[in-house]
Amino acid sequence: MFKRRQFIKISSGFLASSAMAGSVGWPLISGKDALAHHPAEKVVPTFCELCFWRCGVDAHVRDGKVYKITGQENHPLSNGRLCPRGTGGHGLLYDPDRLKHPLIRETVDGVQRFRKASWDEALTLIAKKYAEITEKYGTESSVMFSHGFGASFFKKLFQAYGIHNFTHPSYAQCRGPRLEAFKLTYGHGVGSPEGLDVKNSKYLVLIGTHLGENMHNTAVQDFADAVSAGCRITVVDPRFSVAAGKAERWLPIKPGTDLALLRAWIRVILKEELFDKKFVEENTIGLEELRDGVEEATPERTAAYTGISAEEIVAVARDLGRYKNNALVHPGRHVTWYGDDTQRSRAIAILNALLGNYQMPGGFITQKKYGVPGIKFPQKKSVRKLHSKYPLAHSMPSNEVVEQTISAKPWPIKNWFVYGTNLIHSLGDQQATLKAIQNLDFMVAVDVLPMEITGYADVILPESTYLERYDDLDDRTYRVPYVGIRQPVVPPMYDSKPGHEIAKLLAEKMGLPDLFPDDIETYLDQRLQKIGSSLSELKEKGVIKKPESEIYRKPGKILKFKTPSGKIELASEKLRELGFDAVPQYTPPPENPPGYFRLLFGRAPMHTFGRTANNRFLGELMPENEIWINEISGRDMKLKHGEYIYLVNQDGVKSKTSIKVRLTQRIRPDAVYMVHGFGHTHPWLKQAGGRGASDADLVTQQSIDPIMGGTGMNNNFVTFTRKA
Ligand SMILES: Nc1nc2c(c(=O)[nH]1)N[C@H]1C(S)=C(S)[C@@H](COP(=O)(O)OP(=O)(O)OC[C@H]3O[C@@H](n4cnc5c(=O)[nH]c(N)nc54)[C@H](O)[C@@H]3O)O[C@H]1N2
Ligand SMILES: Nc1nc2c(c(=O)[nH]1)N[C@H]1C(S)=C(S)[C@@H](COP(=O)(O)OP(=O)(O)OC[C@H]3O[C@@H](n4cnc5c(=O)[nH]c(N)nc54)[C@H](O)[C@@H]3O)O[C@H]1N2
Ligand code: SF4
Ligand SMILES: [Mo]
Repeated sequence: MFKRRQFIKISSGFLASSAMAGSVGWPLISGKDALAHHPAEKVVPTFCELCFWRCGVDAHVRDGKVYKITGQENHPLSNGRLCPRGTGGHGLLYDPDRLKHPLIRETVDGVQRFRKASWDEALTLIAKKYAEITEKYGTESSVMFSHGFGASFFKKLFQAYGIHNFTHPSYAQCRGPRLEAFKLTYGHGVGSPEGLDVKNSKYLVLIGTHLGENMHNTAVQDFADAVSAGCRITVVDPRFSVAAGKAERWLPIKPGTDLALLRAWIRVILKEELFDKKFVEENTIGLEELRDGVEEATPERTAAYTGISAEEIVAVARDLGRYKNNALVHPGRHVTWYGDDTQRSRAIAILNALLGNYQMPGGFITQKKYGVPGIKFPQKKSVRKLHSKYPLAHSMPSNEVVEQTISAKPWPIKNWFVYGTNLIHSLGDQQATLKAIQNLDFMVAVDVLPMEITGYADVILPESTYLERYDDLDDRTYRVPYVGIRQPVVPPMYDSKPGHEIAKLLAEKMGLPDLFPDDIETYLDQRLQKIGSSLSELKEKGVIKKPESEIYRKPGKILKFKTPSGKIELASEKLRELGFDAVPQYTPPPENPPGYFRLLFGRAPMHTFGRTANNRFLGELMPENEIWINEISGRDMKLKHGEYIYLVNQDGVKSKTSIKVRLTQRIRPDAVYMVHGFGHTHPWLKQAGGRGASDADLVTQQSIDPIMGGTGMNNNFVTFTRKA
């Protein structure tokens, strides 16, 4: 379509409505005011989209404006409380920089720019392009990238059109290795929300998992309950995290060596016969092979790898053995670190199996869905659909879609539909993503904000925020089966539209006029009638739920696992067949080049990736990220606390923006740490633009997990410069 797709920087005048946003104003109202009686006040229950946990929220509206958001008392994911991000959701609704109308890329006098378009024009163009590209390359050349709850209707649309290529950065850039490792070991994944009984744990080991900074609401509530109930906690993290502050033991591990530590724990537990013998005998296979496979992992050798003393290694293993059935080695969530991630997650799965904590208080639990029957949508077959080259990838890794878009092998990918994911910041190897984008004939971005990815699209569609729209029902597995509803709290602002409406209008343009029911309310009501409820009930209550399901096993219960052997696989036949280690083996990660620090990153309680950086409320709490550098290393490098520097990685790539130095004793001397999600460069983002730096800019090396294609991003190293 365009010879070379330029990232479009556009004058702010184009976003036109800053003045309009001004008139919406900043309803900064204190909680005390909120309690005052007001005639035009209402409370609308819905669920949050500031991250992907889906807490039930009550949106408080006065004079037609949302002024406060609180946690739904009755919602099992909120229990009346929210994380800081959830309470600041109206900062997104009233963000003056929001996308306000559909935009179409055009070239005028050789210069590319976006122009404002009507919905009809934008959707007609998209339908025309889909028809052309399908004609030329088949439906298999189109892909949808998505993250977030609102993508569901687009997925149905594409399946009906014959496009079955879907990819999500929450797989190969996040929890894919955990999923595959637990499937290999137990025959099923860990779930999201995770099926873990953290609140009843007596002994908890966190490997990285930085609960308290990683702010999934109920996960943090459960962790807090465990802390107050006296749970003994060990945190393994090169950085003294918030969770480490609650722990009896902090093990500041050398980054990338966790698999060595896990193997040593397995070895001690086996040698000292600390495992649950009855459980292991009845429910697992491969014990002897496991024993042989970890023989090398002596505490002494492991101490040399990890920097953790042999005594501490043994002490934790003994503690795990003591509390076994009620102890938990947390499987983590974002596990794409070093490329050995499936095997590291396998080691965690195996260790838990030895403890016999399956369906036990404080261990792994079984969760259920409420179970609202779906409504069937027609699907059209496609000739080919994307398949990963990695043998155990059960979802298409986004990085592989990028590769195929560049190589056009085995067939060309020419069309991306990007819903709610900022690929420039979330896939490693930015240069590859940008190169792939140049190979596209067409790209649509559906977003709420002008994030970096939208600057490369041909058409930008402004979705209404979660506070202005319905979505499908939230009915997924949890310990308390529930159904939650998202409903509009206020009407859509500007010329934005809810995803379901965009999908319906686009379906009409794409020759599928009868695909979706006339209106979303009928659809939701039809679904809810099937369980004897109704839309009006859900709209009023926000959530309905069943009593907590049977989460623990009864004594004597015979367990069956969906693995090839029907048992928990301590040694995996499937991995062996595919040429991988049946029992996880350890290979040390690359060492730091001299003068360089390993770059680590994570979360901050008041932000979600890059999606909240422009939120004025949350930006006030944390306007920028900082680079954590060990005090002694920093002094050696003559760095001053509070000064701004640039980061330069091992490939000479420099951060696009500068970052503030935080000298601290809370991190090992060989690593540095930053919160992911800052360093936005899109000029339209007035709050976030230029604040802090982006780790994503510096992830030029990825260690790909050979088992499932996950992108280990923690093998990058940085040094510092003051030069802009
Ligand atoms: N370097 C680096 N890369 C990472 C990570 C990291 O820590 N560092 N973390 C990894 C992890 S764990 C994950 S899960 C992925 C996440 O990666 P992404 O899914 O890309 O995460 P976000 O940055 O939240 O991007 C979300 C996009 O959705 C938009 N959005 C927000 N709300 C809505 C909405 O209601 N509708 C629509 N249509 N759009 C919306 C936002 O404006 C933003 O552009 O990234 C992974 N990649
Ligand atoms: N506030 C907030 N909460 C979030 C999110 C958010 O954006 N904001 N995102 C959510 C999502 S999608 C996900 S996937 C989770 C991610 O959260 P987690 O599953 O907790 O995963 P990470 O972000 O990788 O964990 C980062 C921690 O791991 C440590 N670490 C780094 N390298 C190593 C290592 O080699 N060994 C060990 N033992 N530790 C290491 C870092 O120092 C840091 O403390 O958070 C979720 N919760
Ligand atoms: S954890 Fe926080 S941001 Fe995520 S859904 Fe819940 S309240 Fe919203
Ligand atoms: Mo994630």
